[in-house]
Amino acid sequence: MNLQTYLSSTPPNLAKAILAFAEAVKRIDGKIRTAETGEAGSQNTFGEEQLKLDVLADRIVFEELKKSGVVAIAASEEQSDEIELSKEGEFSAAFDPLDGSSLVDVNLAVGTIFGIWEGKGFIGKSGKEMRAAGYAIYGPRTTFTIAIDSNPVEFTLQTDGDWKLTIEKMEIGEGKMFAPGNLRACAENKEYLTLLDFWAENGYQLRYSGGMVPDVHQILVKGKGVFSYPGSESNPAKLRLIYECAPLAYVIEKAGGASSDLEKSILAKKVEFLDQRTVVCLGSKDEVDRFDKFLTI
Ligand code: AHM
Ligand code: MG
Repeated sequence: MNLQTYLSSTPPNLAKAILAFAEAVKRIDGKIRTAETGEAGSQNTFGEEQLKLDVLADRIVFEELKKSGVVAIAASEEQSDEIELSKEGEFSAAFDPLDGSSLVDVNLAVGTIFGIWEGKGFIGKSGKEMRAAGYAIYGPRTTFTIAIDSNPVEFTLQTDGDWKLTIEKMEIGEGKMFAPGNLRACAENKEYLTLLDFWAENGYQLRYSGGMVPDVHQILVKGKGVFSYPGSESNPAKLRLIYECAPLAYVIEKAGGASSDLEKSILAKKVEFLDQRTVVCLGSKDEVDRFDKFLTI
């Protein structure tokens, strides 16, 4: 099955918004494969000014969303304000066009993250008002994972440009795998250090790449595990609510997993401002509970 066929039972305008992201991902994929990875703003071998890859990716997503005609407002991690794209659009889209862009030069996997929200704007809403969310991974294969109102599914980009369904149903159970972000926080956050000890002493498998998208994707593919990114005074939690955490929490929860900011589900958090950061833990229910128990003083 391909993506178009999969979306045939989705409300047409929502399907259009999702297809706009899928189209943008194809274009970003082409840019990543051939990009020179020199310093941002440097010149390429032809003496032309290079555009930073994340700026290029940002531009591509805005173009595709505008073309779709169904997105009223879009907000990107790369921009300080939301942008109106259409008067008639019924959705708002928030996205991180290239998450983990500092991993491009070392050739580790990077991703695009997005959430499609009901209505115009984000402030005052919570992630429960998303209608769909997903992400792409640019790795050895380019994949597109989407959750609408049931378990997430994965598509893989084919050489002819088609998206082929490669995982029909992603489901999270329990299992010992951990992806611990922001270990710098352990110097002050002793509770996090204690949790790290727990994982190390209890035979957990360490799987951490430093890219949030593949680090969370593995939980969905292996069906188990935990990703965490808490903070401390000197090393605060830096991941963003609407661009990174809420969309990935939506996908994880649709797969039967859980999310937490140490008080509640990430999806229950009200958006106060666009650049809002949050503590985040995503994964198997028991693992997210354990994170809450260890880190709540
Ligand atoms: P970015 O949006 O600037 O790329 O930052 C987000 C990334 C995540 O993919 C990853 O989980 C995190 O930064 C890791 O950051 P650090 O290595 O600084 O802890
Ligand atoms: Mg990011």
